[in-house]
Amino acid sequence: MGIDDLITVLAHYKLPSGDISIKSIKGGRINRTYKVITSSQLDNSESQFVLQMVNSSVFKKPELIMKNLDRLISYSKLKGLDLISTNEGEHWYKADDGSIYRLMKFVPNYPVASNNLNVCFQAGRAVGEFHRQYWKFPYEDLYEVIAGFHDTPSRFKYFDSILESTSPERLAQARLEIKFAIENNSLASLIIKKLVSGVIPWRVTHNDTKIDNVLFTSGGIAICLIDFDTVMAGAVAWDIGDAIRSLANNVAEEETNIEKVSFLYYRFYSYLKGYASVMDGVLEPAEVMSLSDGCIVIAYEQGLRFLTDYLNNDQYYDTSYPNQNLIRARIQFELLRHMLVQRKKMETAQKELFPKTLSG
Ligand code: GN1
Ligand code: MG
Repeated sequence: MGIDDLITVLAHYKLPSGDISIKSIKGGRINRTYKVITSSQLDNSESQFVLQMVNSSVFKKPELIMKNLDRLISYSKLKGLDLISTNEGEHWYKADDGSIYRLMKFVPNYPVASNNLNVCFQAGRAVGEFHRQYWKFPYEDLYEVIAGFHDTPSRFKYFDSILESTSPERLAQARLEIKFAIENNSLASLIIKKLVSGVIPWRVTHNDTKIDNVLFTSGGIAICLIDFDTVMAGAVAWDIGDAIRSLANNVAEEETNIEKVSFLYYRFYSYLKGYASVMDGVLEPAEVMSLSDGCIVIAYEQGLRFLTDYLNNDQYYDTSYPNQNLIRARIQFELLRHMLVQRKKMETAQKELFPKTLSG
């Protein structure tokens, strides 16, 4: 993506006059993101925006994301998203090659330390508020932007099917992780089978709740979630799980030393307490009882996704060194091992933290 292409895209927006600077921002592993700053020397003013090109090999129909966003916004304002309209009055711009772009106001975020238990509580509360905001929104009205996103058994089938075509080198490198994925396959259906059989209800879920997607004030108060690309129908337990696998790991997703991995139960507990501060009495009992399994299934699924991508020659996730996806998978699977050891404790916590739901 050259700078000229970006300028061509920006020409479809009415930006404040002045000089324009464009910088690439690293962050997500999927979309391309740029910070756009316009500055006017006339009145010394500056405006900041974020320009994103939606990855159309991951999101096969990127327009559906934008249609979902429009539906969500017209139901209730999303604090973390201020989309700028094009000159044609749309919230996205489709380039000649079919790529979809969107321009948003830049919202400042402040770094937080995940080892601060109040940060964990705040992040849990933010997810609760998102669920609560769309609790009555008809989830059937949202497009499924990625089919079977958390259908872990289908992801397992896909993983299994590509083993045949994986190069012998990669198969050999990933031998232990493949074995682990196969041995733990029974975990894959923990949540989806409950959804499909009606034990737990479908809800509007965010599906990318990692801590990096929570906006914080400089005082460490969570403002809201951001990154709404994967908002779809799902189980609330998946949202809790996705947050916990990133927040309650002693190390970040990109850690390379497996020995440093551990599951920090107190972060999980504080996160769940924050979530319960909004959702106790709102969730159904079966949903409360599914939350710890959500953590287990998402750690398994994320490991499986990284592993699958490694076996598939790194087509999905951005990588910056050769075995990165394999290492990422190793870290997630190690986290899962640690979670399984503390599974009973996690179940006890969820019983304790939702008294209104569980007694009513
Ligand atoms: C992707 O691009 P990013 O970082 O927001 C992925 C998530 C994964 C995450 C792992 C659409 O999110 O599901 O959990 O990487 N998003 C998609 O870091 O696949
Ligand atoms: Mg994302």
